[in-house]
Amino acid sequence: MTTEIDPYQAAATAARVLAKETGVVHHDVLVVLGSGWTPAADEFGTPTAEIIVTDLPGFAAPAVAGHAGKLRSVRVGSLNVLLQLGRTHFYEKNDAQAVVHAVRTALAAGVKTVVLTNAAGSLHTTWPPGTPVLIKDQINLTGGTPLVGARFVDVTEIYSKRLRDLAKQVKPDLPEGVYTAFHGPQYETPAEIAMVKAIGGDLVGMSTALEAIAAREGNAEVLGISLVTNLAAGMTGEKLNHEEVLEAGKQAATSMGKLLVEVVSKL
Ligand code: 8IG
Repeated sequence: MTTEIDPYQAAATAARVLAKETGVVHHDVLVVLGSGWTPAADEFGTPTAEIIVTDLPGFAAPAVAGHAGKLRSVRVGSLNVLLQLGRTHFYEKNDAQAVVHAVRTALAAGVKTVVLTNAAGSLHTTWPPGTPVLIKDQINLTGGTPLVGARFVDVTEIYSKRLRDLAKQVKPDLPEGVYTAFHGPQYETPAEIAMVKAIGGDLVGMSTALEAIAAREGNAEVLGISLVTNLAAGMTGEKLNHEEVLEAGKQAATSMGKLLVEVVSKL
């Protein structure tokens, strides 16, 4: 016998508390930003409410003490937008349900559009650090899925063509690539990057893929944008340096925020 609570019910419960805590009964859009992307969130303007995710039921304790994720509710035009600052990664607890709890909570709160952002490694020297890339498809090499049981979700167009076209109205030169998700937390070996190249991947990362699957299960439209913060392992002759990766993200967070606000304004 299992005492585990149903993850969809847990999300519905969290959504009720979200509505109460934010005073916003229904949200329309979820924008997931990595931790350290506060400057991007700030571009959306003053939130009507901000809460710490651990104030909602079912959210994982932060990986780094004192760095719990936040949710901001902000109005963009006529839309109620939920900004998620910080996410749970699969490598933290090997728990795909925990990874997608925020997305499922947002779906239960009414969200029909999910914007997933991440920092990623690039397989193209023509996409150096600082380059935003639209995610056109994904290869899930995490070994995980948030779906349990016979849930045969169609993921033929996991990242919405309509939303990619909309993003390109804002920024016509945005390149498009295939996001390849690894479990992490180790970066790839050069042989793994050679494999990614061979199977058609353009970007490598440790997030987003499971969240996109959960969003599609809930029939939301998904937009994915990667910010390149490093060239993939073995491409530069240098080792990957986590601090340099973080710094590249920090540099570009504000311009990513401006891009996201413009795209969300067109929804
Ligand atoms: I930022 O090069 C960032 N995240 N797997 N590989 C993987 N994840 C990443 C990388 C990378 N850079």
